[in-house]
Amino acid sequence: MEFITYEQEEFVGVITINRPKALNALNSTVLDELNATLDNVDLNTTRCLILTGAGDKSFVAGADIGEMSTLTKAEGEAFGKKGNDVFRKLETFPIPVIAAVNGFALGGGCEISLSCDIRICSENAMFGQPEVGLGITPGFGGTQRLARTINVGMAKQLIYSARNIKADEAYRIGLVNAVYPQEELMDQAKKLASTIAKNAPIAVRNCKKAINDGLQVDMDKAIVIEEKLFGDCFETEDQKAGMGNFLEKDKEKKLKVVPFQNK
Ligand code: DAK
Repeated sequence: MEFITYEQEEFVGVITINRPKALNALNSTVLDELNATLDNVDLNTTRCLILTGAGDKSFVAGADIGEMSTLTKAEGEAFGKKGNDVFRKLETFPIPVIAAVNGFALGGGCEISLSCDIRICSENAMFGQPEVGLGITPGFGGTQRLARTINVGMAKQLIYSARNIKADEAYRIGLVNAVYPQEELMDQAKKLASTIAKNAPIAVRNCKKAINDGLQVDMDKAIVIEEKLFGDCFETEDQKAGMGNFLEKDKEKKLKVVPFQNK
């Protein structure tokens, strides 16, 4: 691949968008390669993904403005669909995805981080939706996911004003869960991913699905979604081991690390 690297350490996969000369901007090739990388993740051996950008300056500085500038309406629509499909694939990916935001996360860069389950960032991170200054609306889900992630008034303010915010403000408004010095960011992302990966994989997947699907419907329907995914955990090895450990007063209360059980 030209612009994506993928590395796996134990149960954690690290996807790096590697186009630092253009601050990891998303062109069609990056989007195609990201799509193919996600398709190739081995879900039997991977329990959590980290998405980051190469270099110490930028996570993703948005969609590639050079490539977009010459698009026809039809090509613009096709580019938008390509991005939206990949972002949705990330959002609904069966296992959690952590965005380790190591610098600029502007436009499509902010939006791709919003498609991840959890965002943490470095002290030099900068978030923003500058699209209205370019004469367009956020096109990779920014108007939808930002307003569902932080409070609606603040999402509107950021989008209408095209104002970029630094890491401390992103933390204050709940856009990121934590801010770390740049040199600690990946270690912290891996630590969090490993913590997630130690838990029962079917339960973690079902939590992601329950939260995501439940947020789309009213509470009566959401509770039914939760019931089904709760029930789905029973009779799995991890459910038996997890509850067995408790009943046997196993001080460690650790789950056996079993491969993902396809049912
Ligand atoms: N696209 C292409 N190249 C980019 C880029 C981008 N978004 N951002 C940076 N680069 C390139 C620069 O052109 C430069 O390349 P060279 O000149 O060296 O060849 C190189 O990266 C380094 O950038 P700078 O020299 O500008 O670096 P600075 O430190 O001075 O500034 C910056 C860093 C991030 C503040 C600045 O580069 C900047 O403002 N970049 C643009 C940020 C931005 O506006 N991002 C939002 C893009 S709009 C759609 C769906 C989605 C979208 C659109 C449509 N549809 C549904 C159709 C999404 C839109 C966006 O994301």
